[in-house]
Amino acid sequence: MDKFDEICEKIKTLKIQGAHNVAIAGVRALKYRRDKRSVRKLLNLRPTEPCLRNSVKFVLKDFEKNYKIAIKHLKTVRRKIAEIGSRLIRDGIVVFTHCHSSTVIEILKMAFKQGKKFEVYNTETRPLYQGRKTARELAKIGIPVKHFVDSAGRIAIKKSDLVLFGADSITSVGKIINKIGTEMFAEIANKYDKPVYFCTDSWKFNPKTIIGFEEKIEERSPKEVWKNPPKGVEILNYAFESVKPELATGIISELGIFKPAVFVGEVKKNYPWIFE
Ligand code: RUB
Repeated sequence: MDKFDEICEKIKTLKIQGAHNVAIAGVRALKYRRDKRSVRKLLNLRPTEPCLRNSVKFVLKDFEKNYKIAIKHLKTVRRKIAEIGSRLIRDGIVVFTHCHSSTVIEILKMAFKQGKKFEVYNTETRPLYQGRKTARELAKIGIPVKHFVDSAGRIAIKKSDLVLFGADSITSVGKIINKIGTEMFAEIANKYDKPVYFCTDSWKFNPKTIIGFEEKIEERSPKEVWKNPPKGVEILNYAFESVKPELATGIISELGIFKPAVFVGEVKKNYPWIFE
C-alpha cells in the first residue's frame, strides 16, 4: 500500500474523521498522486464532504502555488474560528455537543485556556462512538465532561446553556449538514430556547447546491450498526443529516458569526473561486 492508499484507507475507516481533518489529509494525499482516477477515488471516500472537494479543486488549479495556500488556510482557520466562538462561552455554563468536531473542540480549548470555567455534556454518537473521542480530548486538558447515550440527548440539552455543533456542508439556502442526530438535537434545543451554533470553516460551503443539487448524505455499512441482524431486518446507517436553517442561531466561521443566509453571501464575497 503506498502513501496515497494509506491516507484513503484511514479516511474510509474514520481513523481520520471530521470534515476538516478529512480535507487536510485529502490535500496531503495529492502530494503522492493526482491523476484523474486517484482524485475520483479520494473524493468518493466520504461523499458528504465539500471542504475536501473545494480544497482539492483549489489545489489542482495550480498545485505548486495553491497546495501551500490550502494547507495554511486549513491549519490556521480553526484558531480564527476559536477566537470568535470562544466569546460565547461564559463562566459557569454547560455546553452541549454531539459527535466529534475538531472545530468545536478548538473553541472549547481556547475558552478553557482563557480561564473560563464551564462544563461539557456530550453524546456517545453511535454507531462509531466519535463522542468518546470528544470526551477523551476535553477531559485530557481538564475540561469537565458528562457523557450521555444518544437517546439521553433531550435531558442533556435541557440542562445545557449553549449548543455547539460542527458542520460537514452548508448549502446555498443555508441548510447545514452534520452528523446524524444533529437536526433532532437542534429541534430539542429550539424547544427549550437554547442557542444553537454551527462551527465551521467556510470552505465547507457546497457550490453545487446553487444549481439545484442536494448535498449527498453518506450511507455507511449496516455492519457498523449490527453485525449479524436477523433475516428480515434492514438497517439504514445514514452518517449525516440536513438541518433546517431556521434552527440555527448562527454559523460561527472565520468570517464571523452570521445567520445561515448571510453566511452564504459572506462566503461568496471572500472566496469567489468556490462559486466558479
Ligand atoms: C463528524 C462530524 C463533525 C463534522 C465537523 O462526522 O459530523 O461534526 O465533520 O468536524 P464523521 P470538523 O465522524 O462521520 O466524520 O469540525 O472537525 O470539521
